[in-house]
Amino acid sequence: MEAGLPDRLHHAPSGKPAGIVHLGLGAFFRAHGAVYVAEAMEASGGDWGIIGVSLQSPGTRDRLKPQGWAYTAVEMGPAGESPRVMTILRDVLVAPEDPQAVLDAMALPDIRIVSLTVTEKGYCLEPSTGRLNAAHPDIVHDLANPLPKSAPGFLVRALQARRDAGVAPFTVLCCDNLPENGRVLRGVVLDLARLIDPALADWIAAEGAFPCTMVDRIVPATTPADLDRLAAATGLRDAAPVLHEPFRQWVVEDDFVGGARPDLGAVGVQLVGDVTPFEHMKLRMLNGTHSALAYLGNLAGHETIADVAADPVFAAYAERLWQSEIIPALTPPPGVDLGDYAGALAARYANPAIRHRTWQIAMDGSQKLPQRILATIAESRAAGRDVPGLTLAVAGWMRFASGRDEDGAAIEVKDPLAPQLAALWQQDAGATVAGFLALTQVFPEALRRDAGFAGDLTAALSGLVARGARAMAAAV
Ligand code: CS2
Repeated sequence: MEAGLPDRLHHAPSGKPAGIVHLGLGAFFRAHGAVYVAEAMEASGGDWGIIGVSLQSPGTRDRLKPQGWAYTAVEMGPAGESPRVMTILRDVLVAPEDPQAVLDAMALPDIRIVSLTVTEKGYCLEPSTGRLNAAHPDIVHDLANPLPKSAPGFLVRALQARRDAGVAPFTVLCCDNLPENGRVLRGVVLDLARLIDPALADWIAAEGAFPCTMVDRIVPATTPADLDRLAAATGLRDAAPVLHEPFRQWVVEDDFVGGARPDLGAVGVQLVGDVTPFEHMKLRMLNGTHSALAYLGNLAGHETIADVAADPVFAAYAERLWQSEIIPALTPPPGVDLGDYAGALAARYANPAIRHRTWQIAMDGSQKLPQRILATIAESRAAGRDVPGLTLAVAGWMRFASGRDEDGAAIEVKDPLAPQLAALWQQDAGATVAGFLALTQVFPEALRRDAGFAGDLTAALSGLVARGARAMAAAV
């Protein structure tokens, strides 16, 4: 143990060392990255135990602590479920309760990777440009205060502590659904570091590593009914299980500080030189249609993606999005057939054991649409290709964000821009579209200036109001 560094986290309560701090200990990471890391340790050893950090609330920590940080990951296949006990977590910290403890953990020399799943909005960036939003309240706070609130703030202050202690930086492993996620996060961290200490920014730029990754596994939120069902099936009451589909994929740019990482290649992680084509494929084909089906399916009264996929109108709509609008705008990753990829997605969506609520996916649309849908629309229009199905999806988001469904009932809209979006809704579809297109943080400039797009979007929105989502999905 180096002098000056705390030792209280070196050995977690389990007595086993940790090599990774993970920011954003949600269900997705516990069902994806944590499983791969545990398998890599089983296959090839190494001290890669994980200290989880919740950046917002103590709920996960409080549920996991009495279980000694162990939890069940349950694979939900169409033919049945298979539980597996995960013991890779060494400790769980809650940042708002004790931000210094989080920084201390991140500064430990044994920690060689800090991974993140903090959702799109957790990076405090402008979704349309991918640059740091220096006016974000958490960033304003973190510039004025050495104990941070934001994920970029924790990364910068922990890297500062390591530099001051003469310790090499950790690899920053972004595992969120952002295009070029490592490069974007590097830009955000460097922008923030430069505002705090330009020499720190230079050190991070020279010594740090921010590999890009593509992550994929469908992991719906666990419900109280799931807890009861699992307890009845296994005889053990787990307060914090995660439920996931059988499929998983992780494509990682092999760029780690000093080459230090778990043996991910031994457990099926694809270690590649360029993740970008995989990211574009996944964000636009999976997440793009997920969002499209979530908005339109929710408006049409479908509760889950499996329900939407079982509705022939929406199954055909998704197929048209893939074949006629999304695939023509993509470069396939090496060795991948995009038609096969689309077929596999349709089968994954149809898995009846996965109850992934359309409402859950519809959350945070202002942060998701740019990379999932708007990028394809902008590129296609620039190339002279019509994209009516994706345009309808954008109109579906606008209608959803109004906070009223097709029967006039209230929708709970969760989005950092929710109040602003609801206020944009007007009787006149053209006026509503004009208001939305003025959102510089959401729409890329090319679409804001595209009168043809405004016209198509207005027609789609009028159609949604007059005929409903299902009829419109059938018609495009
Ligand atoms: C979903 C994703 O909630 C959402 O927005 O589209 O969480 C999706 O399930 C994952 O990216 C699948 O890998």
